[in-house]
Amino acid sequence: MALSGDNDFVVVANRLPVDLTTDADGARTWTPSPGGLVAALSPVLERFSGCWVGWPGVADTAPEPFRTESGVLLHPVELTATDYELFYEGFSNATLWPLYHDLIVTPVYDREWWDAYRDVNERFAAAVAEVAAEGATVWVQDYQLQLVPGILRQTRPDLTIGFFLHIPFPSADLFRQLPWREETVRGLLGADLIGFHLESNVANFLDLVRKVAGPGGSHIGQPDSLIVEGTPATRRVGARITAADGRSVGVGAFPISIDMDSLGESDPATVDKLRGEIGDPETVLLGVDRLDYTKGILQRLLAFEELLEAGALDPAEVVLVQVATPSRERIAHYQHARSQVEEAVGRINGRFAAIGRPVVHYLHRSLPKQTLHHYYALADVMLVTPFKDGMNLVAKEYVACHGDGSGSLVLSEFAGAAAELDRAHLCNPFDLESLKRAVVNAVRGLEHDPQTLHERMLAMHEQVATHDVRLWARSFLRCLGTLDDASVDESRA
Ligand code: GDG
Repeated sequence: MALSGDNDFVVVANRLPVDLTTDADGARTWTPSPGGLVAALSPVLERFSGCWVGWPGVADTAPEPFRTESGVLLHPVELTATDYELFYEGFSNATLWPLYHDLIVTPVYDREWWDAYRDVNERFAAAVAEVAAEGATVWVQDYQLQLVPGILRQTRPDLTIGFFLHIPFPSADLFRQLPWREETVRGLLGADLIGFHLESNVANFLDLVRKVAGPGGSHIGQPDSLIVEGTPATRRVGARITAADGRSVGVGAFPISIDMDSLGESDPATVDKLRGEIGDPETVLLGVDRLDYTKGILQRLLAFEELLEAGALDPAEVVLVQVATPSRERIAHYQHARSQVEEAVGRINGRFAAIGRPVVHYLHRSLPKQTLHHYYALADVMLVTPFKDGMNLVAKEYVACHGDGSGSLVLSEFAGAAAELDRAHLCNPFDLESLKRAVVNAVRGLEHDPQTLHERMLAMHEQVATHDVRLWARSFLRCLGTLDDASVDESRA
């Protein structure tokens, strides 16, 4: 079987779902690493003899293309250490990331980074062009690869191209700061379908297209002309645009979700043991985030500190567990966010902990998925308080682990997940009083009004259980015209 050029379905993402392991003798092995996106796309990738194009995660090195056990071809794109610095840390994460997250920190506009971004996007597009069969469907993922649809439209007009953005799309007034805004929008409009998490992201994009493309540049169709599976027919979740070259481009909202099947059952004995290990507190609060300044970890700690200080929470009864996964550690804003968080953890424990009984347990590392699920099951109150988040899967994972109606969720209004999980204790993380109120209501509600909390959690669980990641993939690919009814049924199985 040829390894390239015959793939009818190609996913292209910045990261290839692989991990590199080095054994004691120094031998290196690449192994597939499952994640939410892999779970969502696997049924389609397998059915269409699919291929995944991406960077394997280590600079200056890449394995030969190889197939996973389920027959999916993994096709690496090599990035040099300089690419990593300019394209990934620079333009992707110090320009686009803060710009798209509403300027929580100031984006840096650097021409050299932009050149690297364009160059790397061209290389990803070339790799896709190499592996994609005539007439194949290509699904481009996320903000690192926004130029890929436009490049492919030029080089491979035979392809059907979808694009999905995993992070928020900002208002046109913010986006217009970007010195390379026209080229970026043109890149996106190379797709046949552009997907966002939320209707508000769609509205921002359509507004931008009007402003950047100008009269005659592109034409916005009826706002309700795109039907998206999984949302009520009465909801306006998308539009069709006529691009400058006359093509119809769909723009729609497809809220991503989680793979319910991968969560598994948590083991009550292990959960009890974990509770014992942290001093058997009456109430366990939990935060799980990449250590990113968008996630609002510091504000959460400050709210917790003020509640302890005011006596609204008792340090003898409550424990906060904060898992902060290391992320983008060479970028200055991430280093600053980490030191602020760690200073606050130290100060809060210094003020309120007893010997052998920290009031904040802080883990700056990645935990095995199963352990994470035990923490979700353990947590009486989950704190998800980002300043801005495209969706936030942690909130959905917590809800999914509480199918018995136990627990309580404090959720930022600025997380995309708040649109679906509106029975949570919603808060404004920019307002410490709002955050504190939500935490107190969540903690006290468990004691004083368990029935209401139970009903709220069950309603949210139902939403997550019926809108999982497979529905997300299916509804996008159906809109793109890739899945016919037979294959939809197959991927449902
Ligand atoms: C981007 C957007 C959007 C976290 N710590 C550990 C661990 N995790 C896993 C969680 C969850 C995932 O990482 C984080 O996903 P989020 O959605 O919360 O956030 P981002 O990483 O910022 O993702 C976001 C998402 O893309 C999807 O479109 O929702 O808005 O920013 O699945 O469980 N996993 C393990 N150990 C950890 O310590 N194993």
